Amino acid sequence: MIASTTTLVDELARIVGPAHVLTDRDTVAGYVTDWTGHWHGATTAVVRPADTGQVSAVLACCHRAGVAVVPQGGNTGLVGGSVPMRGEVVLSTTRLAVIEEIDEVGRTLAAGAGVTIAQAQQAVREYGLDLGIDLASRDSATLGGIVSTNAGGVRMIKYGNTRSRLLGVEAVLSDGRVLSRWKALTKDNVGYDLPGLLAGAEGTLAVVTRVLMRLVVPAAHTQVVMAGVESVGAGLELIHRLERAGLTLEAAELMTRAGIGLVRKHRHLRPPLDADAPFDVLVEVSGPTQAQSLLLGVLAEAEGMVQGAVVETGPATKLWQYRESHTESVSAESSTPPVKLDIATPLREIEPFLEALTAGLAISFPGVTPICFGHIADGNIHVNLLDVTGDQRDAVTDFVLRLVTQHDGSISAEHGVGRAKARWITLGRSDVDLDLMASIRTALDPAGMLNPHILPGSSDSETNSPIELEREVAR
Ligand code: 2HG
Ligand code: ZN
Repeated sequence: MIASTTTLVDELARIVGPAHVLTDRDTVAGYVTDWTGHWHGATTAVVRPADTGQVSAVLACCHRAGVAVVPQGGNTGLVGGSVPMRGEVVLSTTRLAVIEEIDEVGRTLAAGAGVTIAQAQQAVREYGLDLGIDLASRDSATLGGIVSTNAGGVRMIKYGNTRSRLLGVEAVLSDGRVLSRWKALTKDNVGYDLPGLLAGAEGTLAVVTRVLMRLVVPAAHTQVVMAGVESVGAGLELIHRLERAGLTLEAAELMTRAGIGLVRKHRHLRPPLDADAPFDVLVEVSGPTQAQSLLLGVLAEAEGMVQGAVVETGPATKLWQYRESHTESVSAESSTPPVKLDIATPLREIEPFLEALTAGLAISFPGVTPICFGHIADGNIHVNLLDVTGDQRDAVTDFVLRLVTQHDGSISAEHGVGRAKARWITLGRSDVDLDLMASIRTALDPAGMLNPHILPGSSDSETNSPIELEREVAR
């Protein structure tokens, strides 16, 4: 047992070098606050190991000292899952940034957990391959982070979520033992799928240090259409027609008039379309060389259903910026950190859910502005609520997540549970389910050292509300 915080910091400095143990208040500020600006905490130290051996030694040291650890990648998560709350050590994976190998034949990428998505994409594109995962936070989000949150992103409709792209991992357990499942095989059915288990575990089971990803061959001819539609139903119908015409769906996104308005204001952009429809869908399709003529044919036949459309040949950065600028525009506009509720419903329920949401908010939370957007073909809507006062956060979250449940949905589609939704986890999982998750956690981390306070089996996620936790930190 290490006697004091000073001794622990000294021990950690001996492992990673003094330059990589940060304790100064200003230097650690970016590590103890989440991207949305809502979740703040405190840390004993931020430690930045350079390789798996150092991660193992750091975890073993903290384990002996009885100090909990919060793993952190790019800290771009939106549910407060990667910031410490009560002095936990932050283990930053950003120095695990080596791209080790790209196997052109086997189509795999082996890389450190701290490599950013943009770096990984750029590296594999030099081989004519792609990661198959893309998200707006690509410049900061890391491979370890997207594995730990099982990120979805805009390519999920075609290539699946991060778990489905993961072939292997190297990860360190809380006591310092190293798990290595590292076979570049798409078929390997020997026992439990431990990499799949670590994907989406939000850093509660182990610290991912290296990842082995399955790559894709990108589509050669892509076209992007932005179309104004009267309803979500019309947007879904347009997507079905594009697929029935023989086009492959690469991405399908939903935006609203209000969301586009915010993006235009903050990015100083012109209206994407002449018509001002209640919803805009952005659909990327691919096909043989005649993809554009197939697309135009569908649009011509959809006249009446589509209120104006504009087409851009892929990568179509001009059209994509209207969608990708939503997150930052929402944050810039809201007078308080936005309440971000990433949810999913069955496709047929999106429209009734959005109607009930708008009506319910107008009655019970008249000062709150909803901006909804997301991955329409996955049924995944990002409900962003602006101008929510501190005392309204819990009530409005409760209202939205219960509504989601009434519409047969999920309270977390792709961002995870983190701290933001810990109190509502029973809306998404049964008692037996939660018991099993807690048992798994106990099996991998019996002392509860990794990312405490989130997910079942943690010391206090079921009893303390996020707001109570915050108050405790402030005391
Ligand atoms: C996206 O799809 C991200 O752009 C962020 O998942 C969503 O800001 C959000 O709510
Ligand atoms: Zn998303």
